Amino acid sequence: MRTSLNIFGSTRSSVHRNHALITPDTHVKAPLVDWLNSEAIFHISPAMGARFLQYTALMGDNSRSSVLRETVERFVYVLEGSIKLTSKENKQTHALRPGHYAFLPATSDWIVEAKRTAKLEIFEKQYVPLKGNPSVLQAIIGDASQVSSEPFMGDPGAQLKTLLPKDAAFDMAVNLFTFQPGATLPMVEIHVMEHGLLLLEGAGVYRLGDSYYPITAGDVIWMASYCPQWWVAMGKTPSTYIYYKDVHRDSLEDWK
Ligand code: UGY
Ligand code: MN
Repeated sequence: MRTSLNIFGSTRSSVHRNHALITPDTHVKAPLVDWLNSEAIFHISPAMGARFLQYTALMGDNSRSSVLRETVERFVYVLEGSIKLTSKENKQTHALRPGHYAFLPATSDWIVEAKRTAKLEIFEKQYVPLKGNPSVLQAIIGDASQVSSEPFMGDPGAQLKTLLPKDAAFDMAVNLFTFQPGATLPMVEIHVMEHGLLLLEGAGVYRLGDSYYPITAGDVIWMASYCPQWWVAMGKTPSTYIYYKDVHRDSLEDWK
């Protein structure tokens, strides 16, 4: 018997033209084509107007990821379990645990394997090479706990960790943002870059467009280009979110 039956059909999930809040009660699993023994919850996709994919990959026992399609780059953040990253081309293998991450560039042969169940948050986009300066990106593999943070716009209560190099060859950024209870984004931001976000811990209220949403760990948010955004962390413990942002492609050519 289902004990969590929601007889009134209510949810905090809310999907709009320029933003979406996706809460865990509304998740529906989908098969991961080309992966072995794995399923996904596709949170954010071009089907809703986004220019990237954000999904939670649920890897089963003895599972394996797909190899990247030529033009697609992938960022992997380990939420639960242990995975092995392998590239035959690079003759490298890495063991990753929760809090570890990897950026896998387009046209690379990196694959992820798991012996036991593992849960990954994944961001993917079509790589847009820098006009006039096409360079081949290398994989970036790291441990978020070893990355130092900076106060955001001078506020020590809002600490930002930048997980990828601030190099214009990269067209995506993924950051970890930790807020002490009561800390806020210092302004309502409106910008051309879009975001995909997963709240890893804590709670608070996100302003998206003209609406204010209560947010708790496990919630995903999509913010389209120009979606007004603001956040206040609440409760007794710090809040941390991981978020994606498209960066460094501002010429009209890049928008074709
Ligand atoms: O990088 C950012 O634009 C960030 N400050 N936005 C956000 O946290 N919603
Ligand atoms: Mn922003």
